[in-house]
Amino acid sequence: MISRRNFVKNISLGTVSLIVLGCGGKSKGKTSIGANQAIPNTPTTRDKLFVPPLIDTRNTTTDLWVRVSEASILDAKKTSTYSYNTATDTLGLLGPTLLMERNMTSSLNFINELDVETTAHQHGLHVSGNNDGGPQSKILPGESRTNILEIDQPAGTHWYHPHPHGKTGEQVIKGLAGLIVIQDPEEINLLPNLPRHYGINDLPIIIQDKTFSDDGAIQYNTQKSYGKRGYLGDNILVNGQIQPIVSTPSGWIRFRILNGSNARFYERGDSLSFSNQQPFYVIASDGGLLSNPVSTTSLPIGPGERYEIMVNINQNQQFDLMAGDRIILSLIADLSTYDNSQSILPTVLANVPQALNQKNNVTRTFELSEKMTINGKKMDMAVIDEAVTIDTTEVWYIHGKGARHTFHVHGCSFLIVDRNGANVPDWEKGWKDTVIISGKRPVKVLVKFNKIADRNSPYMYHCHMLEHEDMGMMGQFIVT
Ligand SMILES: [Cu+2]
Repeated sequence: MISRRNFVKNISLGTVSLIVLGCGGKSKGKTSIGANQAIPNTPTTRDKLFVPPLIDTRNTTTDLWVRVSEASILDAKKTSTYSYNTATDTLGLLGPTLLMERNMTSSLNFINELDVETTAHQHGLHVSGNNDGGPQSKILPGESRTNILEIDQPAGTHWYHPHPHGKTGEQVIKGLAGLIVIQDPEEINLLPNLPRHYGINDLPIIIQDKTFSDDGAIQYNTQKSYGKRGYLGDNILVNGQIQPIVSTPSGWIRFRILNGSNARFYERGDSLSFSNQQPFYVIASDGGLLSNPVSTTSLPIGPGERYEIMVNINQNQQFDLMAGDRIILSLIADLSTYDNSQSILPTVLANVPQALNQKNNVTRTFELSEKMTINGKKMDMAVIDEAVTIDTTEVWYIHGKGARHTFHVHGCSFLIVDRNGANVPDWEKGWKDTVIISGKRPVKVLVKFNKIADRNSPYMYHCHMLEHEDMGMMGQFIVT
């Protein structure tokens, strides 16, 4: 069962001596600490990885209270936060993991106990505009709103977070984010031996970076322009903790990785890897399983993207999950009470269509500019920028003007055809809803919508670097 202990220091210093602390780090590439930033906090004791409680939301209504909370992230200091809470679980940070199932309905009732307006968006879910929780779907202080989610898409890892226009970065950095796991009985039937024991061999990994003031507060300046790089925190946290440790069984372990950072890319020299350079396998992209596992030793992930990976760990083996040369999580296979011998890495995963070149489709082009515009326009809540016909496949070209961005589209999953005419890595050949845009190189995607979004509740396309989004790098579209 799930741990309800939140952010409790329960690894003693004595235990830490068993863990390879600070060793084994690679020294390739530069560190990503900006020139103006302080040295990251280093914990004196290591927290056991916090696993957000798993809540079954299938065919029921689940209340989620959005509240001011408090977490113990730093040694001997409290940090004021926001969190999503259930009737039984009060969290210091983040929100519970919400279990959903294909062909079932999850109703999420968000109750806003903050003194500011919020919204609740389910990133990656194919739901109609009026249940999508975009900036138009305001939840004022003291009010609530229910999103009715009829799940009609493959098994996959998604997430929920606020989306109030101009305020998303601030609310996410304070702690509002949680995972959504969609399961599909057909997929379980076909792949019975994929690791699926939540918190044991199937681990939620939410990666976010934060800077703390001396008093432990999360530093975020709403008046400041963070410029083209966006907010870059000094510390890279996993599930709201600095360098936690997780005990796993030996064998195959699955990670559901979300880059929930406001603007930090774990890419190029900062990509995700393991400290021993062990190969691992990417099994799923944003929208579900890939056709086959993709072996790699290093994986880039941009803000808003998700990947599921599997790694094999031997009894009592220990190594670290790295972001570039920084340890973000330590693993040790000393959990002997769970028999993980049934878990395997399948050779074939899912039936993902190939992104074949389309002809005679409606084509749209999106240019993301450092002036915080898309196609020369800033987000205007009163303007519908594009109108799409339901159930038709369109070709979208997305490019920047030099800087990096991630482009996210609501209400759909898309397939990447190419990046600047060139093939993309195999882990990008699955269903996606967020894609890294590198400089001027256009990414060509095939996109299709099968839910309605009308003028009162349009979908968004936007940069998922939250400071870019908040400054206007977003547009609205309807699907009719
Ligand atoms: Cu951007």
